[in-house]
Amino acid sequence: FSGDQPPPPPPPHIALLPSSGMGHLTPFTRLAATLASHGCHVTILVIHPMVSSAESHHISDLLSTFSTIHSLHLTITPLDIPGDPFYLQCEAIRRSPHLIVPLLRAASPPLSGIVIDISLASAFLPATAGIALTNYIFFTSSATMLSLYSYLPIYITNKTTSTIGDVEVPGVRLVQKASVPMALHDPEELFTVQVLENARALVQANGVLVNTFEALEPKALMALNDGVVVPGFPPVIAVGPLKQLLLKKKLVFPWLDEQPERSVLYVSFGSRTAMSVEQIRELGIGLELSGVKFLWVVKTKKVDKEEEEVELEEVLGKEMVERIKERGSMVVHGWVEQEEILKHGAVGGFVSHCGWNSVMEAAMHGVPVLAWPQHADQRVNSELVRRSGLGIWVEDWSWGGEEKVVKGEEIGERVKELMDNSVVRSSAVKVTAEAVKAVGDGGSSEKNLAEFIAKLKV
Ligand code: BUP
Repeated sequence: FSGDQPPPPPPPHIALLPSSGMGHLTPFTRLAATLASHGCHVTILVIHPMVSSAESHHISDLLSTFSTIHSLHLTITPLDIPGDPFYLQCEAIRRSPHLIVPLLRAASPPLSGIVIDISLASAFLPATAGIALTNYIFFTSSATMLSLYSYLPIYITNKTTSTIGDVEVPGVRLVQKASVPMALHDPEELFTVQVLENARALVQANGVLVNTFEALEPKALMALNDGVVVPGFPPVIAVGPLKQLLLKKKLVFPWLDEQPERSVLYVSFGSRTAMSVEQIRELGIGLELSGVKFLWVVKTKKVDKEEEEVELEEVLGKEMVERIKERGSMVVHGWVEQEEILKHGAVGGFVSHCGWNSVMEAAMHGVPVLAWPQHADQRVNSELVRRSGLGIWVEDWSWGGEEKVVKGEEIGERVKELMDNSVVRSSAVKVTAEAVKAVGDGGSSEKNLAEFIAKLKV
């Protein structure tokens, strides 16, 4: 209408730099789609070779579905040393700023902001300063876990003993030693040293994005944002639960369509955990004893590479596999579209390791959780599941000292308790109402995201 009006600012261009593993890639691709849906120009860095087939399929699905999400590809040399393949890949990326930074610098249009995975923070925050207007970190677990993570350097400096004990995170809560990830118990370990470096680097970021929502973790978010946990900490921006990617390819599970409302228990321990064969068998016995119909994702390898398949019968025994089928339940060996399952009306419970993405997905769809953490941040997350009312947690099943095998009888009892528990069901529904509100129009996460994007506009 008027030639006098200044043209609108161009959409911000945001680069996303994820680390390895589906637990990290999933929230990044969801963030990519969310930012693109808000009109941002998004570029995701794709580092080859990827560790698992799930990661490569996920990236292909993302790029073929969202034409507005761009990608920059880079091949790096994997580290030829023994160790967890996901950790080694993360370490190889950490050693590659000299390869990645030139790609970012040459991005067109120029970058307004960069979002970096937490596990890459200390390697990339100094390297990317000056390339874009703003550098953000994406913390891929809970805000409570972020409070523990960021407070750790202060705790270690102040403590008088050489090992880690219970940690009182100022303004948040006491995290018992057993809930501090085992890998962090020894301050001399390379992993711990790296976590401490990342945690110290966080003050260089313009902000920290977290896939959570204010109603779920008000105390941790407030303590972090008020500088109670770490003085001078950057703004912590809760933008979750990040929504599921709605992919072009059809995701169907006809078996679920035939099951009554809320009758099915979904069982999965995440993309990284392979339980002991003995424990997997006891779990199978427990699921059968519960009398509940279930959809069980069994994982027998830490890394899902096609060439490494093991027959399900080898693990569960031929008889158990046949019995499961005869009684109308399902056991799946491999990847399923988890959120598609969790949002299905037939699913009424979730036995979960409580990886943070799984917790957010259960929260989004009102599926009560039986928490069974396996390692890392999962005990802290399980405590949140219990406190929020999203589910129940049998604390002594989890690690915290000696390895133990939980017996089928006990598992069966707890499964029944979860599926018959109207109190947990209604409290989970309340959590979902808050989650949906947070990401809806005018919700806290939606507002936080809009403010984040507004800051990136030049
Ligand atoms: Br297994 C599996 N399908 O078959 P978490 C997982 N997922 O879609 P993790 C599937 O992967 P960390 C499957 O929905 C979630 O979004 C699942 O992330 C999806 O656990 C993601 O729950 C897994 O955070 O990661 O993989 O153990 O160790 O980083 O917590």
